[in-house]
Amino acid sequence: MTERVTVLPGECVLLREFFEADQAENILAALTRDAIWQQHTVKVFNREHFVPRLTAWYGDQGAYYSYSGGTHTPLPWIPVLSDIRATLEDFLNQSFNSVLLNRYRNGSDAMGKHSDDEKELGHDPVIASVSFGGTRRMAFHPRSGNSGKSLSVDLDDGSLLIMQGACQRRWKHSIPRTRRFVTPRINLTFRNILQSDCG
Ligand SMILES: O=C(O)CCC(=O)C(=O)O
Ligand SMILES: [Mn+2]
Repeated sequence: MTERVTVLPGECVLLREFFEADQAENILAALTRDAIWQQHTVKVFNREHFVPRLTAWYGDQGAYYSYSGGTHTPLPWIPVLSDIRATLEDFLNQSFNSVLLNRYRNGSDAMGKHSDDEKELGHDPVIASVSFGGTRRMAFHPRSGNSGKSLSVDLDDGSLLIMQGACQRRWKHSIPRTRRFVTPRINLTFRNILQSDCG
């Protein structure tokens, strides 16, 4: 049974067990096998570093997205991703034209504090984030002007996290490294990229 947890009122809600365990297991296996994974580099103080995770960008033609210091051209949808997209679009009554995949191979893979507030996502975007595999903790940190306190929430296998409203304007989020043993995890963030003059 799906359990609904308010993480940030009006801004972020978590639905645990949105996908059943056997469905989630099949999705994890299909994505591990079929997605085209890359490890990008970022330049810090003039030195190239690998980002500590694998990524992939899928979407409609023309859904270009800038992250990890580059502009990325979407790969065409594969069945496992279009099925999840259809489920989320139905459930949320919201369309998504793209999805960012992140694969955390172990507890050393992580994502630093950021907000998904790029111009191409538009004002106060709805982002649907689904997780498969090992449980990882997401931390929320208040941005300047937000008197809220940092908090964290466990994103477990089969869960759906919906970020909306002022979430990106008021908070940063991260997936910190952990020393605990964790099995591999794949997270998908479905987004709607506003296609202007580049498509
Ligand atoms: O892995 C996660 O749960 C977070 C991913 C994320 O924040 C992002 O892709 O922007
Ligand atoms: Mn994010």
